[in-house]
Amino acid sequence: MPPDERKLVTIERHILDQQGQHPGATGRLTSLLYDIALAAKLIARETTRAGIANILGATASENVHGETQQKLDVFADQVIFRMNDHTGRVCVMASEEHDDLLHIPQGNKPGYYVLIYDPLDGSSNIDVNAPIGTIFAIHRRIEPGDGRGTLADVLQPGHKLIAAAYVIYGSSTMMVYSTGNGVHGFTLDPSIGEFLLSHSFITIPTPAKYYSANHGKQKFWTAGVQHYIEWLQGLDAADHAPLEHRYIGSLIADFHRNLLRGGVFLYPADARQPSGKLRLTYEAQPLAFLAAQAGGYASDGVGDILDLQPKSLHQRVPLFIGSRDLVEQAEAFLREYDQVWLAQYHTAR
Ligand code: AHM
Ligand code: MG
Repeated sequence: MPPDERKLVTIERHILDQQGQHPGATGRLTSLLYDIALAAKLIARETTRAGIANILGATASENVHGETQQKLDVFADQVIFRMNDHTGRVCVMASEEHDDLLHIPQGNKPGYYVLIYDPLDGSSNIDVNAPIGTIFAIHRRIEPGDGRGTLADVLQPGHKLIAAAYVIYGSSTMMVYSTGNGVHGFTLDPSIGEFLLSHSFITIPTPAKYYSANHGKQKFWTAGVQHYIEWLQGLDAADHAPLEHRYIGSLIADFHRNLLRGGVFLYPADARQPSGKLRLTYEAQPLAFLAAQAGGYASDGVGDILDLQPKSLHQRVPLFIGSRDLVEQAEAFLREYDQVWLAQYHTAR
């Protein structure tokens, strides 16, 4: 065997090793993470074949947010559900593409975990061949026993998460996950169909390099966000280097770059979207969990995303996420310039 192959760590082996460090671990979480990795491989396969297989284009159906679903969204959504609806490990699921909870079919045994997922985030990027992603969040069920999961199981604050992961379908496919012991990244080797450890214990580097925001919305931003952006650009009086700007409009791609290079992503509240665009349970919570595990921070502009108690399944939330000091600076600008917005937002929070 070539020397380097002796060091190859598959995602399965890594998950098993991590769980082995917890005495009393039952292996249930290990198996659930295996299932997620397998679903990710299936979605990656379809994603890379999308053009060839001529499965691009919109289906007739719209999702709960009024957006036209792409065929790949539907495929990804179904693969994840079917992978987990009969294993006895999950008591309930929630997908960004569905109005309501996804219950385990009658006759199948509900399990111990709650699985929340965004099957294909950034799907408007599919037919322009830009990176897209899948996001997973895992809670323990609240009520013991083996009954069906409830809305309360899904609507838990982010600090209760026991694992989160995302998959980025880019120039290569990567899966990045954490079970609360650091953030680890795996690159898919398509020739053998395995995710191999490529990034161990990821921490957000300093100094940060990038900020990411949709400048097309600048007209609608609050004063606090406008001042913050000027600060990031080094246009204020302070003597500091400007950050570079990068924005793909695909949350996972923007988050992943800033995780590896340092930076901040923001999708703030604005005059037209008073709670921002992104969803608390499907997008903000799992990425906040991963950011925190990598030494970063995520805020709604007021405080820690992980402390927010979700009120509904598809709740939106303003999001500032990435390098801790940059996110805290955003909070400071909002406190200084956005008292009116903050007063209204606090009552809704
Ligand atoms: P989606 O869940 O409908 O795919 O939308 C979420 C996407 C994120 O990936 C991205 O950060 C954001 O929407 C971009 O929005 P915008 O085009 O308004 O900048
Ligand atoms: Mg999404």
